[in-house]
Amino acid sequence: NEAKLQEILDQYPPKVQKNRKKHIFIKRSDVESQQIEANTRTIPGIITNRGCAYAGCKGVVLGPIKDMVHIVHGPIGCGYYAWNTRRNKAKSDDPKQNFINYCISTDMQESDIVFGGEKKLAKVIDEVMEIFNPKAITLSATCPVGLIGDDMGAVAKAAEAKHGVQVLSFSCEGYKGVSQSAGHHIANNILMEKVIGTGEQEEAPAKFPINLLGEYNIGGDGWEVERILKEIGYHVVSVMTGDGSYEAIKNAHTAELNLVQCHRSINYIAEMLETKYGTPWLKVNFIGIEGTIESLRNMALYFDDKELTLKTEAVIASELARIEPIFDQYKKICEGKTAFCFVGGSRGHHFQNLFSELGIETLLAGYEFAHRDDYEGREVIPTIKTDADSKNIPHYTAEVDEKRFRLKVSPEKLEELKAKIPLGQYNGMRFDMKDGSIIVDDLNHFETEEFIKVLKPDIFTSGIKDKYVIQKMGINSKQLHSYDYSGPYAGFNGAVKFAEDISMGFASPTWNFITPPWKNQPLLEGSVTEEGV
Ligand code: CFM
Ligand code: HCA
Repeated sequence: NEAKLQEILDQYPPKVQKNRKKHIFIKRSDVESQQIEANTRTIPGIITNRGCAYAGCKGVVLGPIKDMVHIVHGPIGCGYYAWNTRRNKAKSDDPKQNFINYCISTDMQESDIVFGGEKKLAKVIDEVMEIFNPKAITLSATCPVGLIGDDMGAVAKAAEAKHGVQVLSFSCEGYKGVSQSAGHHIANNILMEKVIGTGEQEEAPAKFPINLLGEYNIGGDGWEVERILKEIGYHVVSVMTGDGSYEAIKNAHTAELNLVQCHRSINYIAEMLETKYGTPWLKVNFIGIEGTIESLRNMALYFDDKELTLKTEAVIASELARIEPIFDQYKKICEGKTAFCFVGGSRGHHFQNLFSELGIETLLAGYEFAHRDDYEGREVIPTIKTDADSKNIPHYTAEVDEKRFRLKVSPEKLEELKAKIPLGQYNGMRFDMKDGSIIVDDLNHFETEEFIKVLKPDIFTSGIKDKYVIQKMGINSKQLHSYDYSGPYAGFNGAVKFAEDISMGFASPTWNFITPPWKNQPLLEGSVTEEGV
């Protein structure tokens, strides 16, 4: 693979090659560490899959909170983009407090850019209060808002005084970061500062209270995980933010344990909850049968309750008995195949479990916007340099809540647990990958095509931007963001659904009608020189 990789890189002009080389490595377990460059700017002109800070803040973290109205301050394109394309599902007992199907924007025009958009924003808030009467509102800034200098914070403050509900302002202009990752951080900080812990409850109303962090209920994933957790006897205080509820998030401080599914988007809140309330977090992965089982067993170890442990095992046994015969049928279709898995900031890692359970080997994986810790493990965090781009994110540090801080387990017990389960720990993608497999950060269009030609995977899982390019190359392609209108893929039922969907992809006769470009087209050979660019 080393030589093949070099061949691909050799096609780049020297400067680009030098840069891209740092974002790619081949897994070797005989060396202790392998550093990757991540969370840095994409070279202008390169076709990346990344989104922007606004996408990460409004689209990812805030959008799924159903009982708040999310106003996008900006031109209509930015608002339209976030209109349910992410498939973050939500249902509510009170249909009047479920705004998930709406897309609300100030629809800024040229004149607003010239004369300022604050008045228009205030008017939209008034209209929203009149029409929807939500419990709270968020305002998200798009690029032009920051460029013209609208003071969204002042508008929010005035609106709070006028309407008596919380109006949160997020300066998540697209350019605030190198990707959506900055937007996650901005959203985490403000939710922590202004929402979490503002609920009245001192204690959870039931035993074994947990928060499920970094689960956005795409295609119903969160519902499947909740189904299992509730069957075992957990009390789910809040899910952040899938099928999310403002009221529930306010009381998130009452949990005894925080589960972290997507580390990238929510590790900030997880860490701050520990600092502020003394609640530890556990890295879980509810993608894949084994991942789900391991996560459930680790939770049982943490709570260390005989009945809970017995119930955990009973649920695992009954779920397995139900799904294994079906799963095994699909395994016959999948076994021996190979995959590329390039997704966002956590699924590029998480879905490798499920592939391997189906007998599929992951040859190449990566993230669009994850940080070094998501590749190399959290222990590298102290060595990560803060650059000018990350300094764009306003700093926020959580402090101990003197009234509510309570150690959930003794320090000795915590140490003992840490040796057995990933409490406050995440090993990253590299840890789980096979020697020889390729890890790529911010994979681009050119590399997508080149790696496909060289390694010819049977399936390539990624997103909408490259899906059709991949299919036209004759390769089964599956979106692991939106799940292509399907799902859930998490938990026990999700594993079966995923197996079914990708088996259908493999078994489809469509592929017989496609001739990949390298079979009937002369390939253009040659190299691009620095001068030629
Ligand atoms: Fe976390 Fe996500 Fe992901 Fe993400 Fe996303 Fe997403 Fe994703 Mo698309 S929060 S990092 S910013 S798991 S929207 S639900 S699918 S890229 S891998
Ligand atoms: C985003 C959202 C996205 C895009 C999906 C894709 C999502 O990045 O802003 O590229 O297919 O999951 O909807 O990641």
